[in-house]
Formats: sequence, C-alpha cells, structure tokens
Amino acid sequence: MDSEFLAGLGGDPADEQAAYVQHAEPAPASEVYDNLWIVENDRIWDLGPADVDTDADGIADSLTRPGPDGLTVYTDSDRDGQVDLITEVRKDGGFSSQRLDPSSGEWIATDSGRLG
Ligand SMILES: [Ca+2]
Ligand SMILES: [Ca+2]
Repeated sequence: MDSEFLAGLGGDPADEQAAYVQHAEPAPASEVYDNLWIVENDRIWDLGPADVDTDADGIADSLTRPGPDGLTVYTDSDRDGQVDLITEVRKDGGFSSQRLDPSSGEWIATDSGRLG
C-alpha cells in the first residue's frame, strides 16, 4: 500500500519546518492611532488627532499648537502615538527642537537655529 510506505518515511517534515518558522512579528503597524499624547511630569496629555504630515508618507504624524511666542509642533516620529519630537518655531524665525530620549524619558535639545 502506498500510504503505508509513505507513513514509514523518517521524520515529519512539518515538525522540522516549524522550528524555523518563528513569527516574531512586531506589533501590528497597521494600527492607526487617533490622538497624539505626551507625558509631562508623570501626567499624560492628550493633544488630539494629528493633522500634519511632516515626512510626507501620507500619514499625519504631528499637530501644531499656537503659543504666545510662535508655534509649537508636536511630532510622533515612530507612530506609536506618543509625541517624541517637539519643535518650537518663534515668530522671529528662530526654532528649537527637543527629542524624547526613550530610555531616560528626558527631553534632549537636538537642534536650533533660524528658518530660511
Ligand atoms: Ca507622516
Ligand atoms: Ca512616538
């Protein structure tokens, strides 16, 4: 019988294959967050939905808030919803950026200067 002959063949190829197929996929990137949020002094601030696409990938990643001295841009650069880059643009054309250091939770100044 053919079926008996096949059944007698060595190891099960399915088991062998399973050892190599490890679906260690990261969290689904297709999840679309609604609001950006930021942690400040152990409080979480919900800033509302992103409405600016700063890197032109078709997904809004930032929102802007007017301030007394210009404009503040809150950016979530890795799409997890948490703001990790803040750029303050002053009315005189100067700007300064701060990036969130994920290991320490500290905001670190990364860039500053003048626009244009
Ligand atoms: Ca984007
Ligand atoms: Ca983020």
